Amino acid sequence: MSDDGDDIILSELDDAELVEQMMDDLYDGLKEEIEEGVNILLGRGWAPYRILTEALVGGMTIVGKDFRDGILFVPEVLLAAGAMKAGMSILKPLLAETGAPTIGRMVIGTVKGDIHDIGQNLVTMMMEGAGFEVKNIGINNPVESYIEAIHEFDADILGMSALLTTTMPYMKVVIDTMKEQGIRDDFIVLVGGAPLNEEFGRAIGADAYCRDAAVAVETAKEFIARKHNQASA
Ligand code: B1M
Repeated sequence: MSDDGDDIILSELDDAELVEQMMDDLYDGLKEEIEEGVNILLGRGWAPYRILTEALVGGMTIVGKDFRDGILFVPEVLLAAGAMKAGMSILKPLLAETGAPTIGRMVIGTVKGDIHDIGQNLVTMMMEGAGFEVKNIGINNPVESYIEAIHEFDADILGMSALLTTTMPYMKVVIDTMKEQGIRDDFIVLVGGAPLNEEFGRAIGADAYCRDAAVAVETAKEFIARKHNQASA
């Protein structure tokens, strides 16, 4: 995006300039600069979640638009994703540091055919920060992996992520298989990913669609509270 990055000293920029520069650096896949920017903002007292949403997710949104419009291609987007992940890994322990007691257990993974994992990693971080124990089973998950994981991990919640219109229908395959096995109602099923919406969530039989990681946390808390209320009624 910018070609004058060499001369810029990140620590000399004010907050707004720094965030803008980090978006440029994310676009250019500059991992070390992103790490430095994250550390500077932390040093200036920014909350980890604010850095995540304003600088990193904000930067990735610009990447997404240019990817869609054919201005960026897979290799560049992979570099941007690597820079984003580097920034996220600095924030991860800080988001998980709230000391909240465990309030529920979740398995999360991206569906078969889909290798996008940044969003579900972010959801994992936020859920852990809110006091959930999360088993993240990664990308490209067939129905068998989900079902094995929810049993093994004794999960309350199954979270599924899909970023492609071609892979999102697979969520229904997982839910239908759970129905066939008579276990659908034993788990709260939450779904998310950029191409989904509430209507889709309802149509496939999920309990809820979560627009972003913060909504995922709120929704999970709500459903866990309902589950406990039902159990004690
Ligand atoms: Co891909 N890609 N990509 N890609 N990629 C998209 C999704 C796309 C929209 C880009 C575009 O055209 N604008 C487009 C999909 C079009 C469509 O289906 N309609 C697309 C395409 C076409 C492709 C390929 C087919 C490209 C190709 O090969 N020709 C290919 C497919 C590979 C595959 O999966 N089989 C591909 C590949 C890749 C990369 C490997 C290069 C890379 C992924 C790297 C990685 O993840 N490790 C990549 C990336 C980075 C993107 C974009 C640019 C960014 C995605 C992202 O990380 N966003 C994306 C464009 C976009 O989405 N704007 C794009 C940031 C992240 C924080 O947001 O993932 O939405 P998101 O997660 C949010 C919410 O959605 C929600 O919370 C998260 C945090 O707030 N959420 C959940 C997500 N999952 C949840 C689960 C929950 C709850 C909430 O469970 C409870």
